[in-house]
Amino acid sequence: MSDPLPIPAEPYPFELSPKKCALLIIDMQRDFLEPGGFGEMLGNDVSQLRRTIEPNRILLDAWRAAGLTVLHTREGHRPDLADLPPAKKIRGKSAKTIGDPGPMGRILIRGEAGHDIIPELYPLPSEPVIDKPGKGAFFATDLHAILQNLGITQLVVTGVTTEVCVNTTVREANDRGYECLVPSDCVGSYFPEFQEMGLKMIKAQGGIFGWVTDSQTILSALS
Ligand code: TIU
Repeated sequence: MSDPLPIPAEPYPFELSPKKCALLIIDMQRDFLEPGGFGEMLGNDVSQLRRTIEPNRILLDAWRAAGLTVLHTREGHRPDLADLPPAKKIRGKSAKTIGDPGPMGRILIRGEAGHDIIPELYPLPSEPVIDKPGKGAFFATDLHAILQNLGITQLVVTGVTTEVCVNTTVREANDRGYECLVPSDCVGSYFPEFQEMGLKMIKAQGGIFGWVTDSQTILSALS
């Protein structure tokens, strides 16, 4: 595999350096993606997220086959809720909130079925899983330290949702000096207009936060 490997992207090609580039899969958790989960309970259309599963699975397989670094994140909180800001607990004023009994165990609590990653993308024991209390994967986690220890300077960021946890993480990563590439078919939003604008925001102004491509373009370059 050549290094760098130019990946056609917007606003201009991304110079992927395979050994320094990790695949970071954001919050592909059962409660956000599965019918009957917390996301659907809130009235969201989970099919908008489920279309990202297959492209993520294919990209993950390719990343593993090439021996490259993979990390996963999960949004959630301690069973005792000590890391749950009161403002986050009450936000939305819905009948059920984080920590309450939900359709797949206590909502967004570590160790509960709904908090875990969907079986299609389940992490291997060798792949770090970052448990995060916020939307961004760098806030109150050891992600930056782990990436530095691994010599990672670039991220391919996938997962859900495009305008919330993916965007927040890409912005956090950008400020810490990482170069981020986002494959549009591997990120999803419950809202089509946010999907479109969430991607435009990343690549605008010469790539203000990063680059956007699609998974097939990355796969073609890797093969
Ligand atoms: N992972 C993630 O994006 N968490 C959210 O709460 N997303 C919403 O879109 N609500």
